[in-house]
Amino acid sequence: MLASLLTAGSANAQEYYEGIRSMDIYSTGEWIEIDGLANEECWANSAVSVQPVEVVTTDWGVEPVEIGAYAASFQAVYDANYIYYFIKVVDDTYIPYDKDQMKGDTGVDNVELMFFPDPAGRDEYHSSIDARSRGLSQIRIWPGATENQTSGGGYAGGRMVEGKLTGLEYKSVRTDYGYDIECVLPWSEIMPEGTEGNLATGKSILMDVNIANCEDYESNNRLFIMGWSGSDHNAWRWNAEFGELNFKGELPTSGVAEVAVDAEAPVVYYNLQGVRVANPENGTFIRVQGKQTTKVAL
Ligand SMILES: [Ca+2]
Ligand SMILES: [Ca+2]
Repeated sequence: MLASLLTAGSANAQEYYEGIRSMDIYSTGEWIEIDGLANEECWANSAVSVQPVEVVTTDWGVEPVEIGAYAASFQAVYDANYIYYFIKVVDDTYIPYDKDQMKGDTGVDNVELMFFPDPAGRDEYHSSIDARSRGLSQIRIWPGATENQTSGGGYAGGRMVEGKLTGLEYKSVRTDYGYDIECVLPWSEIMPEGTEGNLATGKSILMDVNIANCEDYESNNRLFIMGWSGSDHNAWRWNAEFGELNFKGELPTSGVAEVAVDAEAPVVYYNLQGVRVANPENGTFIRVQGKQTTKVAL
């Protein structure tokens, strides 16, 4: 009797957890310039996996919506003090942060990073325990924001002052497919005192990435939210479906990929605000040719 109960329980658990992700993350000593460009060796290292953000999140019982050509992915690395992300979003309705036009924090295209410091504190089976008071951090950032503006909740939210979080820095670049965001976050604003030990090699924390699409400023409406792990629309307050971020120590250097320079690829210039420029002159621009991105003064 007991054995069959256990078997049934584990089958349910397996089904419940099948959408939950797990990723290895490596540390790097490389200086990462937060300029929205994947111009660091770490982003080309094959050990730094590209994680798809591909699940349409829903409330329980609600059917997912059609997402069309929308797609997103991210990479992440860390060091003793920070975690770094490079996020790519395919979005043909670019609705960037714009204080004058936006009606709310979620009324424009946005990215949410969620953390929970201890895997043992996961709320299994949607017990509906709000994890924000127990160390969950929610940090929202936007393409087009130029002053590291943020909003959010939980532990990190409580440390935000006038829309800023100490040490949070990010930069977006508009691309022909949508936008990229490079971002750095200090562990000190994510990990409550006493939980830092979970950042050691061989340990894990819980994490999720949600990316939301808006198509106009007027409606103040997210059409859908894509998630990395699970399909829980309530990841901002529940950690039930967060994925595991497994700390692996130093990034293996053998994985560095050759950067192919495609001399035949067309050259496209962007200004530092990420806007495409047809005839760049008298300033600093971002030059993109094929997969190669460089900052140039013209
Ligand atoms: Ca960079
Ligand atoms: Ca959009």
